[in-house]
Amino acid sequence: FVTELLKHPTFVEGGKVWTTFIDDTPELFKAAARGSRSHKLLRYLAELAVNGFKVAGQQSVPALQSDIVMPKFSNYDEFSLLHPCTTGWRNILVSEGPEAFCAAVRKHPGLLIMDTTWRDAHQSLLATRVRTIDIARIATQTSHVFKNMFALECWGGATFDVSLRFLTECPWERLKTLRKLVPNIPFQMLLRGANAVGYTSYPDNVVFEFCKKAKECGVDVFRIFDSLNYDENLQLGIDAVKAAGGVAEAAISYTGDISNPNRKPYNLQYYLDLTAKLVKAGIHILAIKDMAGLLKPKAARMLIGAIRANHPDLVIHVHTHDTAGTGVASMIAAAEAGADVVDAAIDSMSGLTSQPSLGAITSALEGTPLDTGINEDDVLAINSYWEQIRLLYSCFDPNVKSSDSGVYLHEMPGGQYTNLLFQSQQLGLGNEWIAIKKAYQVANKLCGDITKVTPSSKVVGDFAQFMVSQKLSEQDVIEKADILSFPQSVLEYYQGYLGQPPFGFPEDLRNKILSARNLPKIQGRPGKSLPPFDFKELKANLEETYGLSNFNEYDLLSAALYPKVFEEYKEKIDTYGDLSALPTRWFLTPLKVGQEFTFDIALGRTLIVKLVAIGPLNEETSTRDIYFTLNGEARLVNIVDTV
Ligand code: 3PY
Ligand code: ZN
Repeated sequence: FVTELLKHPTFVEGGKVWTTFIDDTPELFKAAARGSRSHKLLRYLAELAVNGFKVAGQQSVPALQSDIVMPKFSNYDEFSLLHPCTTGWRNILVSEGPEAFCAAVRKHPGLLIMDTTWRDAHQSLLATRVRTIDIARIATQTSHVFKNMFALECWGGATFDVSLRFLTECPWERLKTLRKLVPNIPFQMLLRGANAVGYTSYPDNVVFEFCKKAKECGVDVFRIFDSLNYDENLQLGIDAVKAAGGVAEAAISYTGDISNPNRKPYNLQYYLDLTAKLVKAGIHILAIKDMAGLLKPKAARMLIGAIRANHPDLVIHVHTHDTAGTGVASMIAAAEAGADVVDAAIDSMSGLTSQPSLGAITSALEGTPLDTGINEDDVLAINSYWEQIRLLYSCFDPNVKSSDSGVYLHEMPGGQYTNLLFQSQQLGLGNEWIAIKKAYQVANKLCGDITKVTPSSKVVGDFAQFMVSQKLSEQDVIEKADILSFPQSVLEYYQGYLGQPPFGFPEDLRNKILSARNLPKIQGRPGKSLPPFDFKELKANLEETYGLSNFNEYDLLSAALYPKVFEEYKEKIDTYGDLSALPTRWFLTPLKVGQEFTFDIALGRTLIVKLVAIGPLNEETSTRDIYFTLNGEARLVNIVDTV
């Protein structure tokens, strides 16, 4: 009866519809049982419909407003794609260990590819917002068509923080889910050395425990870097990864331009010395991490050629960003000079601040001695999926429209470029974007010309934004260093909280800043002086707050790394329930009155949700009743209108 009535046009017309029917017969709308999963879900949808985007933190609705069409793979029959593929490079790693795996990689004649689509590409283009559901949906097919890949980069970097903070997802669950769907291709993560997946040094036992759990959940290869190329921080990461039984791929973060003799002090010798130190530290693989896309083809030939000559058995893996537009050329140059693996992203998630195009690299090398063994039709089929995902997340796309060879001057990492642009747009500072890029260059100089990658890039970015907002020149900063209200991150950098920069601090400026504020200098590795983290105490606290059954050993690490973010994540889960099965279109798009959608909340449990009406504002309580039908049954939730 209710269902029939709700189909009546008076119910489904208009924007914020109100009908006397609901007014007169409110008892027909059951308030959904508080605390039930469906009540929590309706509450999320109600808040999104009334209050807009506060949960996911975006500004507009996605450009894709239809269901995703799954690609057809002409080289496979449909049934074979229903189950994960079981052949791939991971088999050698699992059965024979890291050393044998590396030896096999070195022997392989073609160029190997790591696909970054599941991590760095969306971190660099879509503010890291791609949800597990949208990766998992294409994962089994990926395990087949990309079975010749060296690895899929799928975890670490900013994904950990963003999962908890914005996606209300457990990052560990993402890893476990994907691992089940892709047992054959190695998984790679990005580890910020002593900073794990955070922005600051953690006690050593946190980094060790984090790597152990990451390995357990499915990470095979750990790319370890330090934002200042500081060897002591790198060593800590290497030790933690090796203790966990992972493949230790240590990175030299590339800055400057070795092909330009005037761009001192980052010359070829600096990188060769650092490589030698890392090899001595016991790494399995060397990564050249070109986080800003500064490695021009000529520099790639020089650098990889020289490392290959000095270290014939070392696996070399090269990473870049395509900000200036030279990514494909540089990766091919690197491969020709002796690199074993290069990074690329699926075409529709590539280019600009992301990695260079996978389709472009594989097509360019097809039939050559460096053939990647990846089929073009398969790339196009996978790409047709990601084309839709790019549109689905368009509300996070800051819309960088063109290449920027100015990156050779400002040296801003790809992930940060879009992030700072997005922030400038949100703050209404879009016009000052050009000023920020210039100030970034000056701020780098004031920091002592450092490698800029998380978190040192954040220091330089905060510094640049501060200079622009306060209208400060380089000279102003030097003259007024004792009285300016520098951002906290900048003060901590000068104190030594990130470690020691490769060519030292600008000591005069540093002393002026620190002595005026009575701030101490930290010597050596910052994490060394931190007492071990007390996991037992945290566990007891979490048990008391959430109850024994409401958190697990992985939550314990999330809480140790990001205490505040974890607390807010738990609050959101408590309020909205587990939203991981909600399709992204409805996670991001407010329902309109009369709109309906269907989805599987769990295996074999389908929900049909319809927004029926939005009640008037109760001035006293600032609340509204929101009317839904759920599988045809009338439901009501009451929410606070914050608009
Ligand atoms: C990260 O630290 O998240 C990065 O992607 C650095 O390049
Ligand atoms: Zn990167």
